[in-house]
Amino acid sequence: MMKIRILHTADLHLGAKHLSLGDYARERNEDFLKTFDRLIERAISGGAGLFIVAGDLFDRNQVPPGIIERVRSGFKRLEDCGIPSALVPGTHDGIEGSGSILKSIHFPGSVVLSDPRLESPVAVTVNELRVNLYGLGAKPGDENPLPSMKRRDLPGLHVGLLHATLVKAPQWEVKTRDLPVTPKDLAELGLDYIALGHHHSAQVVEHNGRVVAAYSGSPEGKDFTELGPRQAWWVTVGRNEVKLEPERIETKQLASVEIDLTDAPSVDEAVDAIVGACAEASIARVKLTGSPALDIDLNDLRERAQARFDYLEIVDELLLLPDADLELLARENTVRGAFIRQIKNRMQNAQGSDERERLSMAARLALVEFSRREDR
Ligand SMILES: [Mn+2]
Repeated sequence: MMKIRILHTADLHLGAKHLSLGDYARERNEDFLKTFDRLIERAISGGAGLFIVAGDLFDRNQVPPGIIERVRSGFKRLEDCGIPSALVPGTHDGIEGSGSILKSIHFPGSVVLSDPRLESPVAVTVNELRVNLYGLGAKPGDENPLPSMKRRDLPGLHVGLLHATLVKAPQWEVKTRDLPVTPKDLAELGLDYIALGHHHSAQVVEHNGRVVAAYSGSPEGKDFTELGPRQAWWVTVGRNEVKLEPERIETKQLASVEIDLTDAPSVDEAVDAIVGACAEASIARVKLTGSPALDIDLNDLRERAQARFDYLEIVDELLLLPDADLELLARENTVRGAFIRQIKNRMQNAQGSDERERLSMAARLALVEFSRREDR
């Protein structure tokens, strides 16, 4: 059987500065390195024949020596186990300007395909099978280099690596740094599989009902657009055969949620609501909305919620209604003012605390609604 098993990843962004995370940035940097280590371990324990990084292994072309050492020793472990690896530059570790970090470092046991056009594919041997590797480091402004990746008449399997933006039509606008490709472009290269990088969510690319390529997505969420579990692909490639299986890989999950505190009766329940909405996440951004009960201590809430996460960013969009404001609002010559006057009037005549509480809740809900209308 002519088949190989590849562990395909991309967009690891090692050495990213995580500036928005403040003091937590250092630990987040270590999370990313742990994810890299885990990819190496899984490649070994899962019986990979080939390990592929389809661009943006590094977040920048200058990263601290400690990170480079960690990466080199990972590739050394693969080499020691007889697993070849293949890399292409991405947009963050690309070949423009001062030159790609991929060109200046030696990665043990690796094929680095960083020329702006592919002269000829590089062959590696996987389970005594010849695998021809195709890849390039696209240079912005150059003539479309894609035709240089066309399948050559050589024995064995043909596997491509490409850091590119998938577009549905060739005339779609893309950033000038990006190489645009369509599913048809990729299919016409005639390769058995193309490992893609650049889009940070996993995506399978088919053409005429056949899988031609896939994005692995980022293995660790880089910001609050990269949420939940992250993955790499196990790819089984044979002649006319591609099988993809996800491998869960992240060190920590991110969540981004909005919580309306209007109905939360206490700090306890507000904290539970926040934690519950973020399920598996260790890193979360929570937008608080609505109008909480007056006796909820927001500092207490903030502290107790923060203690439940490795990192929690609270976006405060609460509508707070201190009594003084209510007095002010009641003097407004608006529908809102008339509404508040009526509520206050009914509160004064209310029979018992139950009714007063219901009226207070009605006032808060209505004020939230009024403010939403103002937003429009
Ligand atoms: Mn990327």
